[in-house]
Amino acid sequence: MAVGRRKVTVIGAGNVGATAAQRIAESGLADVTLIDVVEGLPQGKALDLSEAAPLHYNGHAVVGTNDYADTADSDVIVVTAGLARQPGMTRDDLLLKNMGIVRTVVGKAAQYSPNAFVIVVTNPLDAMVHVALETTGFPRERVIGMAGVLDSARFRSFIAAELGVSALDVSAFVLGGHGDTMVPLPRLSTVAGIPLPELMSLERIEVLANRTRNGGAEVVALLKTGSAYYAPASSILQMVNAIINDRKRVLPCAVLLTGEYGIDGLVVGVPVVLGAAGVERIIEVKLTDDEQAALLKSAASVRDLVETMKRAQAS
Ligand code: TXD
Repeated sequence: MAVGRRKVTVIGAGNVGATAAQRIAESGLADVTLIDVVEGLPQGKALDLSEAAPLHYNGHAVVGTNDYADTADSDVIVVTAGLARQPGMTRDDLLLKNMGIVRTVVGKAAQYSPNAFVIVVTNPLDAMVHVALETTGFPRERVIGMAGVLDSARFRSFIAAELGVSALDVSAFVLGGHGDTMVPLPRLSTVAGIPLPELMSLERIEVLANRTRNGGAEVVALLKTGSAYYAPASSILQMVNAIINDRKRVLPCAVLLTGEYGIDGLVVGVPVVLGAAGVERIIEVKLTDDEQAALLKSAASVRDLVETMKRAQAS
């Protein structure tokens, strides 16, 4: 990474992108370039954020643009461009539309920032990481999907509320794809080191795990006009911080597996060490037969999406 001020480009100035830009700038992590296909939108939001700068942070710039030349030499590119889910719409409905969008925007951004780390946010998440890997040709260490951090934060918040303890003391281990096929691992989830099954019945844990799987849909059903963005933006901030400040955080991220967990050539959520080199290590834990089966099922659903995209490209 270059010396001096860090630069993060956020593609998509919608709910998640603009909120992530705000969080990154306010935390003083980096200058932010916000880019969108809609004219005026990123400029307007960047102007508004810049006017908040004297109140919140020290001189970090937020620039809005429609021109990829302005994203040049970014350290991190966050991809939120795409369509959000509407009520009743599944993540998979979004697949082909968002495939086209992600391919276009990541391709342009990568040309101007060939050494950047790419954090993919657009849904369906795991499939969009495949698109970003293929379009950029970047190594898997530099193309990382955000989903597990959000899923585990949701799970942690539900566990904390149920037990009446601080969410900070809850550590929740999730594997697998984003959403329906997410694989929570109660035996590796803890409250201040105490295994979760000692504090809660397996039935209650399963209820909370299911609520987590439907966490995105629960927010969509309430908002009616969009999907979640506060917790997603906080999740993005945590990943950007881990990379820029070399925090070596152990976080669940969607990465291309090349044999780990018995999966080869598919993007799946697994615990990784996230630092200045991006995905510095994939942590493999020994799974029970049931857990392994659930993970393979999750990987199979990613394979289905990848094959649907391949068929669409071929036709
Ligand atoms: O856990 C996760 N990974 C997620 C994913 C959590 C929350 C949201 N998740 C997904 O992120 C969601 O399903 C969407 O696919 C994206 C963005 O969600 P957001 O809520 O921010 O959607 P908005 O508000 O509709 O914003 C999308 C913006 C909007 O401003 C569009 O004009 C822009 O994307 N857009 C583009 N920008 C640049 N270039 C192109 N081609 C383009 N097309 C749309």
